[in-house]
Amino acid sequence: TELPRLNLTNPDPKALAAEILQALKYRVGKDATVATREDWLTAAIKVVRDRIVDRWHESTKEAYEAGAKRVYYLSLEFLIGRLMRDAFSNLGVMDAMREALATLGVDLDVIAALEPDAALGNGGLGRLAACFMESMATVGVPAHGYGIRYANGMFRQEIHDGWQVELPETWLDHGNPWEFERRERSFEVGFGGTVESVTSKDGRLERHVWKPHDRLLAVAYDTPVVGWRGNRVNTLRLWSGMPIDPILLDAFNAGDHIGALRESNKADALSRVLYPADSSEAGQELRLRQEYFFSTASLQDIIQRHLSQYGDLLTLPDKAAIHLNDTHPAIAVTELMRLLMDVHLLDFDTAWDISKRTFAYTNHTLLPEALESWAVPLFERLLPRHMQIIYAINAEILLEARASDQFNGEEISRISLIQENGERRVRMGNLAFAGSHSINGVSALHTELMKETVFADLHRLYPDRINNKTNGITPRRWLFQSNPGLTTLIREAIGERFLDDIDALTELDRFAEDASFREQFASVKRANKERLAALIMERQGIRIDPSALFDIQIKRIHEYKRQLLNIIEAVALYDQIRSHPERDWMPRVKFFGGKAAPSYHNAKLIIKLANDVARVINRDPAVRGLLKVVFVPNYNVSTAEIMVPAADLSEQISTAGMEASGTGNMKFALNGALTIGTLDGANVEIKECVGDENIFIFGLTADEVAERRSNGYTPRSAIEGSPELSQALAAISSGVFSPDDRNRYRDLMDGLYQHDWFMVAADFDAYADAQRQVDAVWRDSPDWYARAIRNVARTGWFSSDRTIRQYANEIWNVPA
Ligand code: DL6
Repeated sequence: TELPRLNLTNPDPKALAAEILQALKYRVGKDATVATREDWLTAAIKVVRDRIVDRWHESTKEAYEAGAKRVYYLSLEFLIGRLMRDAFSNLGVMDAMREALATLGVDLDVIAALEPDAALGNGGLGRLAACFMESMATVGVPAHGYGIRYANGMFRQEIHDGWQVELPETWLDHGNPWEFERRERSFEVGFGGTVESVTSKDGRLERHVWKPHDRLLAVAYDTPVVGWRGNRVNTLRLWSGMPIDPILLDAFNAGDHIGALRESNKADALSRVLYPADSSEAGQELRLRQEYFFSTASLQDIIQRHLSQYGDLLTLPDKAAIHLNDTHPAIAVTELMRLLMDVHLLDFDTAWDISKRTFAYTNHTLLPEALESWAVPLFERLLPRHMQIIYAINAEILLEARASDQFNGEEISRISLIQENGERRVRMGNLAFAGSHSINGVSALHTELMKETVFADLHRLYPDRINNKTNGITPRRWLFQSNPGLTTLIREAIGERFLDDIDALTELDRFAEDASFREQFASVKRANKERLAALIMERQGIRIDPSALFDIQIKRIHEYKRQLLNIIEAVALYDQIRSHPERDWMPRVKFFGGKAAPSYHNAKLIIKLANDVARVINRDPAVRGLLKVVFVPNYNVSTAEIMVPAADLSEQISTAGMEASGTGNMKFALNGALTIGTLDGANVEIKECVGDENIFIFGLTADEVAERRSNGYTPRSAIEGSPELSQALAAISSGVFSPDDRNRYRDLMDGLYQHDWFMVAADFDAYADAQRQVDAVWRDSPDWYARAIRNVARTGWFSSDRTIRQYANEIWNVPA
């Protein structure tokens, strides 16, 4: 019998419970008496997913009928985390589902914790893509996200004897109840081979035909992405590799059983694993193959959709905005050119015009080692036709540069798509720039630095292209779901409007002066800290006092993010506490969490140092619990959802000029943590929003860092001028924290004396002073919470809804 359709705005828990039982029986194939908790999770998700599908189809139909322009967001990473709470909460069915499950004897929180994190990303870039997907659905932009369905996403980090150990993470073990496999939506992907020229009878070149050597299929898997209040549902389409012939029967019959699976293994390798390096050169062939694999599949899909609706590719830029999330999909510029010219027979000029009007590109880093480039011989071997197209595009832009008469030879060579000094390489940043009508940075400072550094010459050639779009975060996940206590408190104070219009949070500002509100705010924070303390106790057996100041640095481990500065300060503080036990020290817990790229030696050593320092400090009775250091293993999105709401102090201490934006900084501020940070990335704009007195800013500016680097900087004198720093470095270097291997940190410390590229020594005293100011404000607790409340009230601007509206209006030209 057909079940009554559920009313989404006010669902009946009884009807939901009946649906869950039906789903358990007919879709999971289990009876309630034998169902595992994973089975209940799957059944609950399927019930809600059915409702989402209704909205999904409506959204798709509406966009189709309106002839709306669609946004295609190409990203090698989508760091989604868990989806269940997102979907339930955005649809407004959380309470009803909780009640329905309870009547079946199932605790929603228990099954929610079993959902694996979809960790298809490394860090900020991938998490931004996930926030953008949710915001696009929320503000009503018809959009598709395109990426790779990695079977193994970000590795699972274990800490063995203080060292990071990487283990495969298997998020698909119990299947993925959210996705729809679309075997019928598969596209052929080629690699290698030759390019043939087809000429007409009179000898004119008509077209090029690429005859790839290897061929495989990209198969689509779709996940619906629900916007706030279920307003719109968009599609995240992830590609998985599949062989054209699953088994080579000739080889099999000849007894070569392994060789018979060759094609299958090759296809599998493409979508098997996410590269775990976020900011370092990933020069391996498989990476380029992955980039091309998902770019071509996405473009073929986009073209097919466009042709079936409009019948002609000349209108592509009016109906499709294709966004390149960093250079990882930059190969799409040449692939679109190839498809337009070789398959759809447009001439170069027309194809180039269409491409530039269709593509836009976001740059996420200025770190030279993260700017992608590929050796010409490798590129030529894998993508011979694309190499030809790159030369043709290069000729075009170099002609334009020369014709403009503004550039000398050196500058022209920097504009070129091919790096000529040393090994010849294809510069993917320059390709993405040349092929896009818009190039954006992710914070005001980063965008200015882009104009002055990596893209200085291209910016002079095309001065209208670079623009800024400061990053944002979705308040649904990073406030409403992760911090229900604070959300309820805000609701009681200022009403419901902020739930739909985050700018209304500013109404909370006046509550900073309200003593009783401050107390309630403090007790919400306290409860969040107790939740984190319980988690640490359960996972690591470390007891933490929730009344201590929770000082948190969670992000990828990288020298420029300067976890080392924070650890050295902890060592200096430790020394001070022991030398001056009579002082009125404020109890503090320093939390660290983050993964290091497996091949990044110093980052892994910094993790070991944090653990070594933690072991010594936490065991020393002289510290009397005034300082604790905790390294939280396997930091991921779900752990962030517990740590961020529990923070009192947010550490955003990168070397100025090096963090493009940061988004963790926004999450913490929105949850009422005060920031200690440098004038880097979006910290600059956070400071402008929250006001100077509500943030602890220290250290060199980006200009000062650049000036020191170019005019010679002697870290040794900075170290020798700071007794606290010298002592801390000497202690680490001499093996106080590594008695089992006294020389373990000698090179790391020597690096600070010798070059200190990241200005740890230069900023140390300013940082330590800022930390003592933190202590002083923390001591005056009403004042602390007043500042914390102002942070919440003033950071609604960092909603990714705002960011997406700016992209929509200023780059994509779609209504939002
Ligand atoms: O834009 C998102 C995020 C920024 O917030 C971080 O500051 C930045 O480091 C990060 N960039 C990367 C670099 N990857 N590449 N290429 O993850 O982007």
